Order: sequence, then C-alpha cells, then structure tokens
Amino acid sequence: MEKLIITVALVGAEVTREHQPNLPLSPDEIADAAYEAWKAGASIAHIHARDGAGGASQDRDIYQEIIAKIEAKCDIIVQVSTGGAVGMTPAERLQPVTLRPEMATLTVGTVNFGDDVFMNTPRDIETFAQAMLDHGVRPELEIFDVGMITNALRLLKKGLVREPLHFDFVLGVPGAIAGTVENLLHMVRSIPEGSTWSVAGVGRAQLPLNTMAILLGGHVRVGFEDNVYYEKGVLATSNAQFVERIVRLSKELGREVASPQEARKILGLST
Ligand code: KMH
Ligand code: ZN
Repeated sequence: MEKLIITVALVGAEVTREHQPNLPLSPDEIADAAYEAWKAGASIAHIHARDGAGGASQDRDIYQEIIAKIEAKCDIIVQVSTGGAVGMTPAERLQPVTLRPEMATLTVGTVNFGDDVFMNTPRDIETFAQAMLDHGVRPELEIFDVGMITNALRLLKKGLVREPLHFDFVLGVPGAIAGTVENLLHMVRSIPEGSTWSVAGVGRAQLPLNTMAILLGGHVRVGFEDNVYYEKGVLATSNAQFVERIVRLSKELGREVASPQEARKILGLST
C-alpha cells in the first residue's frame, strides 16, 4: 500500500477561539502550527487566512505572508482554500490561486452548510478550474455529497481537470452527506481508477473515517477546521496532536507515513 498522506486543516473559516482556544489565526501562528504538524508527520497544510480581527479572509497578501512564513520553516505542501467562507464572492475566493501554490481546493457543487448554503455554480466551478490550470495549481476536489463526484467527472470530460484526480471526501457537514462507513465506501467506489483520495470527517466522524482510510489505502485529513475535540468533551491541545495520533495508528496498522516529498510523488506534483 502507498504511504499515508496526512493533511492538516489548521484553521478553517468557521471555527473561533471560543470553540477552540488554541486555534491559530495570525500568519505567524498559522506558520508555527504548520511547522508543528509537519514535525509530527503531516505532509499537506490546508490553509485558510484570517484578517486582523480573526475573521475569515481570502486576501492575497495575507495568504502570501502565511505561505512565505511556512516555506521558511519546512517543506510541507501548501494547499490554499478557494472555498473561503460562505457568502464570499468567487473573485474574492480565487485570490490565493494567483500566488501559484502547489495545491488548492476545488469544491464541485453547491451544498447546504449548517444554516447556510455554500454556493458553487457550474459556471463558477469551471472558472475556478480554469484558473488553477492557468496558474499551474493542482486541484483537490472537495466532495461534500455524492453528486459532486459526477460533477468532477464532467469537469474531467471538458478538460478542466486532469488525471490522476485527487479527491477529498468531506463527510459529516450538517446539510451534506453523513459521516458513515457505508457512505465513504460508496464514494471511494465511485471515483475513476488511478485517482487518489483522502477523507475529512467532521466532528466525531473524524477518527473512525480516518482509520478507515488508513485501512483502505486512502489518505487522511485532520485538524481544527473539521474537529476541535480530541475525544468526547476534551478539546485538542493543537493541530499536531491529531497528526500524532494518526501517525501512531497508521504505524500500528502497518502503514508508513509519507514525507512531503513522498506525498508529492504519490500525487504527481512536480518535485
Ligand atoms: N468554509 C467552507 C464554506 C475549502 O476550503 O475549499 C468551505 C471550505 C472548503 O472550507
Ligand atoms: Zn477549508
């Protein structure tokens, strides 16, 4: 089995210090958290930026500062968010792609998101995909519900994404697909052969679905964006703490963990 790629989703757009007192917010804090997660075994950092007041931001300059600070510390693969926060305009969300990071997320459909709607119209999805092609950025296809896999395959047919595809199944968002073993299995069986995939389980779905991914040959995503609790009623002390647990589990289950350079090879990124 391929080595395990661990993505750490350090910040997110919705979590606050009230939810998680150790949430990194400033560029320095985000870079430090990425470095700690990298030391623990993460090979991809999924990044959201925050403004001076701690609110979600897609500001190009803030992303540039975060990326520079991360690159000064370690060789973790930087994956910027183009999801941003609910209600942001497509142009606002696309800003960090112009920095030509190695990867960016590409959500391929509209979905209910708690009490809100995370809008991704067909036209906007195509614009995002084309921008990633134009800037040489590798998309990670964010799949919040099963129909989004069909949308991804439509993009492939149109030449707007290229094989091998890399998917991230996000299970357990209120309003989207539930975080069950059966749902993950169905999704894994629905993607083209030769694709790679990871799973991000929200809240209490994180650990069981991550464990399943280790066993099935997929990859995992952990971090405060998806889950702030280490166990029921106990807040995690850091993003790295989640990474450390996955490294222990993976080793116990006989699967080695990929370095960033090995992850680049597995994903077909230029090394
Ligand atoms: N904050 C969500 C509305 C992504 O990073 O691409 C979207 C999101 C997905 O977080
Ligand atoms: Zn995100």
